[in-house]
Amino acid sequence: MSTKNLKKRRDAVAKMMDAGSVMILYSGKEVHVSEDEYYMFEVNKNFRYLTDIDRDNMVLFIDKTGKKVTETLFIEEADPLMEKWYGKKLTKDEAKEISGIEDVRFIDSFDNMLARMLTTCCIKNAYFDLYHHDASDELDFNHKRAMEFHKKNPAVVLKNAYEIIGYLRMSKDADEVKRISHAVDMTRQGLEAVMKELKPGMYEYQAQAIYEYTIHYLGSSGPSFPTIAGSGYNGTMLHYETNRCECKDGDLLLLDLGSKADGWCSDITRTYPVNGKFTKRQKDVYNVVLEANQHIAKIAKPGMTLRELNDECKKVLAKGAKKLGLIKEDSELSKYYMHGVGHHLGLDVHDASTYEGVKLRPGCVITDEPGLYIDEECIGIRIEDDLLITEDGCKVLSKDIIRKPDEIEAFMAKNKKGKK
Ligand SMILES: [Mn+2]
Repeated sequence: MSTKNLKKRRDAVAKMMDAGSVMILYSGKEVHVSEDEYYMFEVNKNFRYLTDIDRDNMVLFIDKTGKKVTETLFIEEADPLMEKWYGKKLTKDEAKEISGIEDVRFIDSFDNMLARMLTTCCIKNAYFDLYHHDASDELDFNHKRAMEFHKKNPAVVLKNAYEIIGYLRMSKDADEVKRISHAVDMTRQGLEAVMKELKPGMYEYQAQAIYEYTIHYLGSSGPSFPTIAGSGYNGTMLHYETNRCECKDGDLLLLDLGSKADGWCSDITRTYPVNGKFTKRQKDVYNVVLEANQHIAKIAKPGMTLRELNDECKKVLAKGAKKLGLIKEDSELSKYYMHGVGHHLGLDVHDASTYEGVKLRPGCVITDEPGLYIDEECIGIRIEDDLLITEDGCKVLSKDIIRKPDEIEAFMAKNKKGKK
């Protein structure tokens, strides 16, 4: 990732900060499970966005209290004994090289520096990452630090850095698009590997294993979310991720999966016939979903909102569902289609965005994922592509992942013959 683009992101953040403010963004800390076990460390995404560093125990500090904005990165100092056990820490030079931040210091000096500033200069506002998904969630590391800060310094107004960074993260720069495209390409190869092996009697977890093996083999750090492999009825459950059942002859297998590429995500869904051939009914339903998917890719452009795209999607699905004899009125569609057509995609699978009604702009990457879920027929179909919004329309980043029924059948048939 170019340090020029990282600097651009930080400059854009600083520009949106109120004068007289500082921003304090922690990279986070490992979370304890039990005994000496820790959850896999997940860096704060906004810290990653502005530094491209994915290590714990760091702080990005942006100071806009003076005439000139300054940026400082605080990192952990290496301890040779700990390094023997847990691996190398970043040096100041390495941190500077990755992030492009000139002023890198050790984190032990952070609290003193901040205390000094609080007594000698006028900090009116302090920005922390105060995002939370659900009111009942445990407070995360940045939240807890913000609360402590507020308690000690009640006269400084707390502001939410997420509102600024979330807005900026909605449109991706060239480096981000490159990483997402790389993730999409690994997903393509993983799906092709599954199609080559898929046959009746395979277990859902085996399809998952083939996919995840492939992306790891290609150098991905792993799936961007728990892989969904739902056959038959399981394909009608939106977040099915138990993946324990056998894929039966005549059933469909819905695969909703993604890959990470240096922190950025893909999110793709394909639905395949387990035995390599769609039944007439499955194909009819599939083609309705495909029509909605293609329609969205055709009309998505700057100025539209995700809500408008979903309304358009529902029109196509409702028309098709009537033809399929599933519904009589448009309002009944929610029985067979109950989610939105897309979401932003980036560092997070459901990526930062300010709200659903905000207009798309060039650089936004969104998913295009209509579906129809017919429990009573054990048919669950979703087709999901990743779209990059351009100046006048969109580019389908996942265009090379085959999706037409004929293409899928031909791919699976060709491979069967090749095996004999
Ligand atoms: Mn999705």
